[in-house]
Amino acid sequence: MADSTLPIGGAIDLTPQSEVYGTWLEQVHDWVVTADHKKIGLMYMAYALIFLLVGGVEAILLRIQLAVPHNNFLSPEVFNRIFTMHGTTMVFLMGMPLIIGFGNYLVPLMIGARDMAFPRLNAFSFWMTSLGGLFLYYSFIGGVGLQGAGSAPDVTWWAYAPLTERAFSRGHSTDYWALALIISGFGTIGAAVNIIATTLCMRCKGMTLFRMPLLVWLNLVVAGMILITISPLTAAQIMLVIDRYLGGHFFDSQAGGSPVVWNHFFWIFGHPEVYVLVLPAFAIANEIIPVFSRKAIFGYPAMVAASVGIGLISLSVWAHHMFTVGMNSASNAFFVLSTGMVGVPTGIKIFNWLATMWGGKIRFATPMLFCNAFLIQFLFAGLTGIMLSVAPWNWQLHNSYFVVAHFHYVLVGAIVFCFPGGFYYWYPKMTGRMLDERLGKWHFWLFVVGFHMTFDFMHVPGLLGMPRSIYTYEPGRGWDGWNMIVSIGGAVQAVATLIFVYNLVHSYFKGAEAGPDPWDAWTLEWTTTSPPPAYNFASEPVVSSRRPLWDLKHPEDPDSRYE
Ligand code: HEM
Ligand SMILES: [Cu+2]
Repeated sequence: MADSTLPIGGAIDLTPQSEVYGTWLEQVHDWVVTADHKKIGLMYMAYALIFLLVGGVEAILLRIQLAVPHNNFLSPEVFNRIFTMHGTTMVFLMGMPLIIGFGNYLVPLMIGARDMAFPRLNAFSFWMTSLGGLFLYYSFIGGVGLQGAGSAPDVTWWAYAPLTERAFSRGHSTDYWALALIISGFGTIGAAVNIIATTLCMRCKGMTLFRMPLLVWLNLVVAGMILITISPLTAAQIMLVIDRYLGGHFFDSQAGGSPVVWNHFFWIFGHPEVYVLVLPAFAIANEIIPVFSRKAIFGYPAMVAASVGIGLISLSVWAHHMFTVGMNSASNAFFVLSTGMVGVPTGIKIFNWLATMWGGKIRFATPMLFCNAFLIQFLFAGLTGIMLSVAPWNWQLHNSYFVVAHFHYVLVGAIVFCFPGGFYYWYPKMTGRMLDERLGKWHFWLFVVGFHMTFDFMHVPGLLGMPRSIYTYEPGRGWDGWNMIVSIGGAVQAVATLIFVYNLVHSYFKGAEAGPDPWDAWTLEWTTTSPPPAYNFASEPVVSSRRPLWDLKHPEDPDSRYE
């Protein structure tokens, strides 16, 4: 089968590399001091999964409290701490490590490199991110101890001034929020520098920019966005610490500062942040949909342009989160238009995914199911986003549960669908074993039902005027029944997630042997063993198309004919 004109990484070494040596302590030591991108990637993923469960438990606590009116399961103080921690956790301790974990594991393999450009910076970045998360969670026991959720931050995940000024936030809860995110932010910036340097400088022979898998392109765009957007957030957090301890007045309107300046700084980071989280989900769909449709992606150049386009436009829309702060109509109009423009490249992506599936031989294995559900949900999430981007409509629904439903549709609908799909697809490569397909189908269908019960019906009380961030509500306002359905949906999502966790653990020991290329795919990671050897490739691969492994398997129909 081997084609002499295309040696990929030299001879394919098929001996599984799963032997682990030494005592468990030596193995732990090995992971703690490792600079191997695969191990660091897996540690990021494990970290993210742990915080998905923690953030999920927090969501369930919130939904128990809100299931019925006038509930006193959680006190108002604890409710504020739990929803602030839920939002902060899901974005910074689940979402960010998950996208960086997948990027870390896959990018060097997909471009034919042995490792990231700066392996030790890579390890440093992971441990900084972990330290930030642990410091944030120490707040639950810091100060007064666990009762009342300790000193956990209670000022929402956007920490609006003046709530965060010392006059209002006396203890250290806001300090935990600011310092923890400054620490983990250094880790994130380090990871972004590594992804950019690796993608631009470590590609194997023949891997031109326009032969890179789309996942690598999207990680490159995301890394660029991280460098541009984490910096303003870190700067604002440092200004906040100066306000709280060094007599600064950046956000203190009583002393010439302005709380609205904090809003601008936060959302200059905050809106691109949702794309930093969602574009890697797109990246996973870009790899899975073609392989399970048995067709190359439709419109590769347009997909690259759309990804870069989304990245650039998303830097210009931030104040659509601030239509109610009193900007003048020219500013409102600018942000209405710039937000509408995001719909164009997003539409191109959705069209190209559908065009890729059109006429394909589609296999609805679990990875493909998750990506298809994402495709439909993201369309609806985008539509409610367009609705909210129209200022007069936004004035009615700002800070309501319609907004909470919308951003969960985006975040859960993209991240918590595509990344499990990515796990079902790449877990065989990472572990050498297949995830159980039957459990996968249970996970998928239960999660689909739970997702739609929770977030479809969450829009309704929002339209009926229910504000967010309230720990309880009056009966008889037409919100009761909807909130009960939403909470039951949350419980169904929890059960589905537990099935997923069981599948991840059980398959590691009992899963079917995977072999190097279980899905008959065509990117470089599938040319190595499962799991890949520590050195990735015995010799540097040489590629001549976007689908190097396809060329090896189909010398009669090389992909290079289509470039
Ligand atoms: C999967 C099930 C989930 C459920 C049932 C859920 C539920 C909730 C609830 C009830 C709130 C509080 C709303 C309020 O009172 O303002 C909330 C807030 C939030 N959630 Fe989730 N959530 C889930 C998953 C996620 C995920 C995966 C993410 C992000 C990746 C996320 C991000 C957020 C954010 C950013 C907030 C805002 C917190 C704030 O206002 O400070 N959630 N969620
Ligand atoms: Cu936004």
